[in-house]
This record gives sequence, structure tokens and C-alpha cells, in this order.
Amino acid sequence: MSERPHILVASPTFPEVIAKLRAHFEVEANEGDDVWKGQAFTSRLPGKSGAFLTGAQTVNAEVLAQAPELKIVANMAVGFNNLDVAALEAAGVVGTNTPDVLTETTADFGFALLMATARRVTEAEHYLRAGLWGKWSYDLLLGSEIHGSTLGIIGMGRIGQGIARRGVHGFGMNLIYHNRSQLDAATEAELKAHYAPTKEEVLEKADHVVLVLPYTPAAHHLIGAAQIALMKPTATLVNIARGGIVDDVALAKALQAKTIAAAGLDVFEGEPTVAKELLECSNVVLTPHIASATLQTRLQMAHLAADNLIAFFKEGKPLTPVTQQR
Ligand code: 8YV
Repeated sequence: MSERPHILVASPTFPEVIAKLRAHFEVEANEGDDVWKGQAFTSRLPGKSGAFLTGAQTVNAEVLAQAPELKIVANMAVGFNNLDVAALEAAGVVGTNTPDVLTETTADFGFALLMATARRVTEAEHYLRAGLWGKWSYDLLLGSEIHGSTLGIIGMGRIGQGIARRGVHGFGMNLIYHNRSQLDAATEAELKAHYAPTKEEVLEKADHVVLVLPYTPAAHHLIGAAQIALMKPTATLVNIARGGIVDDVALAKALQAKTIAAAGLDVFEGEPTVAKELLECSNVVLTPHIASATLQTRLQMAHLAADNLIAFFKEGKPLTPVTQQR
């Protein structure tokens, strides 16, 4: 009997998913609290032909050079900016991600963050908990309108469209969006969407801007001081994409100067560290990268990552390779 493939599970995951992998593979699983990244990850790759990853592990040419037996890396995330796809292709290593299973849950959270930001929910709770609520006041914690306002989406993929549907059909919002490619005519009609050929137009016209685009080198600090300056002083900015897309320090300066009203951020450059300038702002809602975090969705993501490994070694073809999604 030929030896079973050896698999590394680099970040802790659901015990039932590890058990499923053990039914097919020899598994070295991280069953601790912390993720194995950097050297703790790379040093465990020799001898492994597959790896189960989360966004925490980077796989580039340098890492691949230390993993000669590696054939597949299965990312438990839809975003795969932690994978250098060109380096994977050059090394003949397959990369996979977990699209679709998280779309609706992530869109729910994007909309929740928009609402919490526009209506100052966390600021209001802090105010109450601090014992500051002494009397009713006509101008206490005034927020900005959501229904009937203009929703701007930059990055109109599956999750962006989910947020758009919630805004347009649920809250009567007007939609303006920017994306690499324009939506098909039927979807544009359904969403009464206005396509903006530039992101600047979205920033200028929207009352609430949501970032849902993939993080590529070209998207690094796509939203910096100059772009934020284009936004309305009453506008909100929500980022559920990747931290590096926004210049967090420039954003904090704009929030402090109130050149925009508020921001909601689920992702940060350098996370889990968050720029102290942001922590000092009261008009920002900060969450620890939890947009896909419901039990059902995280379980489906973990199963899909495992199923990619199983399909690859059994059928020679994974279910959701990243190469087809660029
Ligand atoms: C993940 C995410 O939880 O899917 C993504 O791209 O950002 C999140 O859903 C995170 O990346 C861990 O892998």
C-alpha cells in the first residue's frame, strides 16, 4: 500500500475537520492556540505534500524553496493575497481558496458594519456604559441616514453584490460602484446600479463607501489621504477587504479632523496590531477581522479547504483553484 500524503494544518481549526483530514492523510495539525506562521510554518513544510492554511501563512518563492514535496496549499479564506500565485505556478504547486460559502455571511457583516458606523452604535454604547447618559437631547449622537442614501461599492465581486442587494432592496439605497469590469446588464438593472469608471467618482458621490476589492500590490494604499479628501464630510468609509488597501494613519487623521464623518474597519494593515492613531479616534468602529465569523460559515470554509485537499489527491483536481479566479 502506498504511503498516504502528509498534510500540515498550520492554523488551529475545527476538530471534526482535522478528523476528516486524518481519514485520508497523515496529518500534523496545530492543535494549540496560536497559528504557525513564519519560521514555525516553514520549518514544518519539508515532507508535507499539502498544507491547510488561513490568511496568516504566506507562501512565496522563498517558502516554496524550503518545501520541495509540496503540491497544494488550501487556503481557508476567499482572499488569497497570502499566496504568491506566480511563484506557486512556477513551482507547480496548486493554490485553492474558499469562495461562495462565505459570500452572504460576509455581506451581512459588511452591512452591519456600515450601519453601526453610520448610526454610531459603538460610540453610543461607550457613552452609555461610561454613565454619561443624563438626559434626552435633540442632538445626542446624531448619525447619518442609511435608507435612501447613496451606497458606493469599490470591488463588485460576489460579496460586493451581496452588500449592494441588501442596500438597494432592503434600504432603498442608490448604488454607485467601481470594479475592474462592469456588471452584466441584467444585474445592473436589478440593482439600478450606476457604474463609475473610476473609484474617485464613487468616493466623491457616495454617502457610504464600502471596500470589498481583492488586495493586490496595485491595491496597496489605494485609499490614502488624497482619496479620502474626495469624500463628502458627512460620508462613512467601511473596509472589509484587506487592511493594506487603506492607509490607516491617513484615515485616522481624516477622522480626527472630521473631513469624513466615520469609518468602520474589520481589517488592518499589520493586524492583529492596529495603528494607535485609529484607536484614539472615537468615530471609528473597529472589529477584529470577523466578517466571515459565524459558526456555520467558518465550518463550511474549513470543510471546503479540506475537500480541496481530498479532491486534489483523489481526483488530481481541486474544487476551487485560485488560478481560475484572477
Ligand atoms: C478569513 C477572510 O477568516 O476569507 C477571507 O478572505 O478574510 C476571512 O474570511 C481569514 O482570512 C482567515 O483565513
